[in-house]
Amino acid sequence: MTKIALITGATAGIGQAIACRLAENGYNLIITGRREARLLELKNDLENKFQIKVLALPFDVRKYGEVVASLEHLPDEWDHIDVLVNNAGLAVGLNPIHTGVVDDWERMIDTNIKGLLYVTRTISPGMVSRKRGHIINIASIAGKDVYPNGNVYCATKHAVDALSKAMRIDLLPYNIKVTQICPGAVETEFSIVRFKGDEAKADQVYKGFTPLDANNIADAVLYVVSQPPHVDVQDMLIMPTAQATGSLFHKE
Ligand code: NDP
Ligand code: 8X3
Repeated sequence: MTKIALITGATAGIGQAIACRLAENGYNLIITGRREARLLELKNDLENKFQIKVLALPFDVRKYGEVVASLEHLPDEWDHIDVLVNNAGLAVGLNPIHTGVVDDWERMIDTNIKGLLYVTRTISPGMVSRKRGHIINIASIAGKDVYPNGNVYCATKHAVDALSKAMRIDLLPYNIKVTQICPGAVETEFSIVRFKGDEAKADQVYKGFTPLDANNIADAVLYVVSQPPHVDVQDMLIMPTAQATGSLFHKE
């Protein structure tokens, strides 16, 4: 039977690259994100290129009602999800804690922690009842390390690290794999979002070194989903060669 993967945040960056890589490898896809036009464009592209099926579901992961309404009662042909990629996420702002913007904090906490929980709470019961499934959480080096002014973003990704471990323990009796993939700097729309649309500032982040490309993370996802049933890659940290820690880069 053709496998189904659900990818949150497939309208850009890492999620979009994962969608393309899995489509290329024969998966049917459920793609989600808030920007519906981008989802529909991706659906058309992937269906035409790879002769697979794509279900595009626009919703905001921060809204539990929208998550449930979109995902709880999927049509029969879509309801046996094999792979859930919890990718939707963002950083907003880069301020020290004492000048942090509370609304930025709420957006990061609501998206990166609560959104991931809402989607997992909706999809995991089906995996439990089928005793089959693979949850892949896109965490970050920011979930293993803390860097100046990264405070709340780093805290949300540390939460993803804890939740990945917790999921692995709770889902252990049900044959469900849980993988966490932790990238260092990947050039996507991430920094444009972090700097609230200031593209010049975002460009500076990636100057002087070669950052990761979203396809490098998609390759890692393909690797982990291609392992045999008895192998779970639990945790992968993938950094640009020019990045040693969350904040230490070698820039030319
Ligand atoms: P992008 O900004 O390029 O993509 C983010 C994706 O998340 C978009 O598809 C966006 O869709 C979606 N998203 C954001 N907020 C919501 C929301 N409220 N509801 C639904 N979807 C949402 O960034 P990346 O691809 O770089 O980021 C993907 C993940 O990778 C994030 O979790 C990020 O923290 C993580 N990461 C990124 C790194 C990097 O350096 N780029 C490094 C390490 C981890 P839309 O706006 O259409 O809703
Ligand atoms: C995104 C990468 O280094 O900005 O998680 O935290 S970083």
